[in-house]
Amino acid sequence: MNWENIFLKKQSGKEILLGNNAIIRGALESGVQFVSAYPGTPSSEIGDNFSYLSKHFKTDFYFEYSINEKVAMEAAIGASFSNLKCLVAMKHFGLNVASDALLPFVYTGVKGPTVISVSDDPSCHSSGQSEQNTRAFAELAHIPILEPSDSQECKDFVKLGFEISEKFKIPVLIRTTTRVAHQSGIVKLDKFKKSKNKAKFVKNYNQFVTMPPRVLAMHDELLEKIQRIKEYAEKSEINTIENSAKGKIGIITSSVSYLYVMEVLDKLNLKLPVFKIGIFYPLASDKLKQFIKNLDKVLIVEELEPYLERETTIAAKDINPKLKIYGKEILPETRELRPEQVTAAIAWLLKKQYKLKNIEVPKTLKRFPSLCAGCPYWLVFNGIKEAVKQSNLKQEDVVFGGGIGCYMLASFVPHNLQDYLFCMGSSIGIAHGIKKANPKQKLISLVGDSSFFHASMPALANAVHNQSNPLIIIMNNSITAMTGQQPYPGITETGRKEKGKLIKIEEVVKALGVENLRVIDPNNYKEFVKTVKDYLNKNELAVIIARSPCLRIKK
Ligand SMILES: Cc1ncc(C[n+]2csc(CCOP(=O)(O)OP(=O)(O)O)c2C)c(N)n1
Repeated sequence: MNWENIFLKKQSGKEILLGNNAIIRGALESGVQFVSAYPGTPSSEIGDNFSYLSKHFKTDFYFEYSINEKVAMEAAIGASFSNLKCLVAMKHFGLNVASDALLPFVYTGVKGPTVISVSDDPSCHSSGQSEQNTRAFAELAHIPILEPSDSQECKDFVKLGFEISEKFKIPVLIRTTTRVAHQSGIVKLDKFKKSKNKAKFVKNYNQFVTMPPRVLAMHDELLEKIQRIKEYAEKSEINTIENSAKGKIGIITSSVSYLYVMEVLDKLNLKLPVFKIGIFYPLASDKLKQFIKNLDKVLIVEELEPYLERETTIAAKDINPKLKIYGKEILPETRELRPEQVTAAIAWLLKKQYKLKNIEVPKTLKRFPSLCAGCPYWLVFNGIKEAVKQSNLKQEDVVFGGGIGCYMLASFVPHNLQDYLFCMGSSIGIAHGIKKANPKQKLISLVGDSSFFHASMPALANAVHNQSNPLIIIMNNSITAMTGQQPYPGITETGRKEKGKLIKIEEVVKALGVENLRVIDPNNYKEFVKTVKDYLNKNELAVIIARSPCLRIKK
């Protein structure tokens, strides 16, 4: 791939781009100046490829991998308040972490236009934890949400997002899903816009300080702003009606579901009217009412929770109370949709039987991911088991706290060392609760090194301060491994050209008041096993930093 040409030079023509790369191209065409990200599949290529561009070519933007998504959001807020055009990228769970900063940011609004790219993962292809639907943030945060369905729209919607952000002085969220972020499609390239925004924080108490009672006025202003954006959405071309609204049976859809609908209509040679929603929030409810006004039946094709279905039900009460609305009654509410399910739903609606011979039903493969051959975690997991055995304990006698990263594979055979798993940073927090409930219960909490900086430091401080006694093993493989070897503060590499300052985990652990601390390479197997055994029997909080680099680190 000729990176420089595709991302930084070409100003016309077409390229086949991954959805995530189209997001990058959209931001670059808009003249983005500040980009911050924390990795997480299916969003990771956005950070990785901004990082690659910033390292290898002369670029006009600043890029960083921040320590976690909240800090990435806060960094962008600071840059936006200093008048820069900003992009923040993360996966869906990241938005939960960032939400504490996001909500007031929507209140204050932007100074430099800001787009937040968030990738959901219906069917959890690369996400433990939960099958989250980021659309729910629309009503919680009152943040405009755009939903592209293909790579071209990824680029166009990011550009439009910056325009909306500039026009209404509000951050805009671009929501993709795995099938949008990871599909490749033809994208038309356009000229790059040069941002002339000069960076300077100019004090503005009225805008940037959310102290009451001002914050209440901000809430009023936000709702009024959303009303104006709704009026904009009513006229927007990205809320479009296809195949005209003449028939009696229609379809409402958005995101990748739109592609499934069009593919199915094409295969079945049907021309049903389709309302494609590009601006999910605020919803163009008047346009929706126009669409459903003369229909007898409408099918809502959307993944996960029935948000569009609910809005359609509300709209129909006013305009067409007899309308029959079908959505989750015939399509599943969990997991991503598949074209054959959409085919079946449309066929059912039309009371016709179609032959599905052209639509392949994928076979579901059940396989367990496993650690790479030679991964140092093999030694850590085996060493833990050995230490438990040498302590005359059974594996059932010890609680094993899991966390998010490659070390969550401890859950599977042959290790079976995971008794709870939640979110990044939660391994120590939950361990603390278990140990407070019963200090005598043996417990080993596993924590990755990127997870340590991401959200585990406060939990460690809490456990030390409140005096619980878990054994914590920090899996120090010197990289954010699971999401593709991104840098983190435990090494000098950063996401851009310049070196960063290395922060030693052992110094942080010590500074947080931990007295029982050992740094051991698990390749020194006997010593590792002995230390786990000693600390497991100690009844005081203890930390082992198991230091051995990930084998896949590029030299
Ligand atoms: C809030 C949040 N952000 C991002 C992710 C995506 N994610 C899953 S594993 C992982 C890497 C964890 O790295 P580390 O703790 O070093 O463990 P390793 O993979 O190296 O074992 C990330 C970033 C997530 N699950 N949740």
